[in-house]
Amino acid sequence: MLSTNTSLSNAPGFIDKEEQYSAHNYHPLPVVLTKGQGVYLWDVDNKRYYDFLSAYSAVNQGHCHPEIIATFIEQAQRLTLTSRAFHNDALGEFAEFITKFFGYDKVLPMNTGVEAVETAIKLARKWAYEVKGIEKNKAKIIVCENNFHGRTVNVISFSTDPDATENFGPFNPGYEIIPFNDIPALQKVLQDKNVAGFLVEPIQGEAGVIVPDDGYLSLAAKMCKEANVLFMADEIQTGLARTGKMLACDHENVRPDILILGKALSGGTMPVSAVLCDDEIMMTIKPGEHGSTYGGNPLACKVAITALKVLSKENMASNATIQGAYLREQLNTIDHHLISIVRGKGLLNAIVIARADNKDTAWNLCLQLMENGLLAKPTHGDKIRFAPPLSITSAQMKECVDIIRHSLHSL
Ligand code: IF1
Repeated sequence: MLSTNTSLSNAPGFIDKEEQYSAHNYHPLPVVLTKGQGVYLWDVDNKRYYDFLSAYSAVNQGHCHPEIIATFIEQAQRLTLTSRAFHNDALGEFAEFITKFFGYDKVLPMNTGVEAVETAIKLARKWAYEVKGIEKNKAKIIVCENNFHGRTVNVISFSTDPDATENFGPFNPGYEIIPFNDIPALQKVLQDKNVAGFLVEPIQGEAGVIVPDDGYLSLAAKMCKEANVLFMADEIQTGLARTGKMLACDHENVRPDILILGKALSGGTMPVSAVLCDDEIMMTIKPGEHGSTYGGNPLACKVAITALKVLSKENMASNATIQGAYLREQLNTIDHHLISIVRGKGLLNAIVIARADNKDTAWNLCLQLMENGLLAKPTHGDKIRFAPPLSITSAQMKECVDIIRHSLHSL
């Protein structure tokens, strides 16, 4: 394991304090960040890095985007939270903006991504019992192997990742797990009349950026429609221009029945998530049947409007397409025994490190990248996600490819 020379660094003090007083529920790279702007991050020794993780796609607009921060400051000095016991002058504006932006009747605003996933599951079940007519408490949601939809006990009830589930049981019933990117498997479970919805990531992020075959999403959506089953797209990581379209579903002109958003919906300033669907589904939830303290707060509403406007105004989806294609093309020309696969769409990419090497190879490569000024993190051992902010320029991407090439060759 490469050790980083932290003897002259200010980092150890910060890391020690975290070790001492904060839960050990992560294994971060040995870097302590103190400032972010656009595609750049600076550590406590004032060393600059390219951010190739984008906080797991929560800062698609780049760190501390000036327009998003300006909105945040202005609203933060005016009104941050009213609860939904009273109206405020931001929720209606946000609801109109986001429903017209994505083309749905209504939005249900929440905070974290997993809260939006839980909300989508509750909406699908309500619709199943009160509209589709499924027998009470018999509704099933279909999910895919290697899914990642969040970390509540209900959501990990349908996880296939031992790290996410070990010793967190007992788990909730009501879920059927099928292989991702497998049309016959979906066809088979859709025969079950108790199926309410199919919850799927258009590209599986945590599993290592698994891109399904062309046509999978559109055929799956068509089959769900024919079976009167809701197509529920978790676009928390793939959405908001990350894959080269505003939504990953747009690559196949799929309109999900339930659209789930989070992460970059706030441009990385605060937790903002949302569930969008049409009235037949949304109006099954009546006053007092669902909510959250911060859901739809004025600060989140104003920030989210600006965060969405920035994505459009700065053509971030088309930049993601251009820069992502260049990155994958360049990575494929790096003839190195360690890179076994390069895959992705737009600026959601990953390389798979050949298993031939020891299991620390991906981690050591990330340490080397860090030494050379680029921050990335392994996922599930042998995959490294490459997902910079969507504002990255051609010159910056070229420099990053050089850093990746140099780091691989110096391993
Ligand atoms: C961690 C992973 C990514 C998500 C999708 C829902 C959620 C997420 C597709 C829940 C969240 C985050 C969670 C964070 C790391 C990161 C992650 F590695 F965990 F799986 F991005 F791939 N649906 N993903 O990706 O949203 O409640 O976190 O706001 O838990 O370590 P959240």
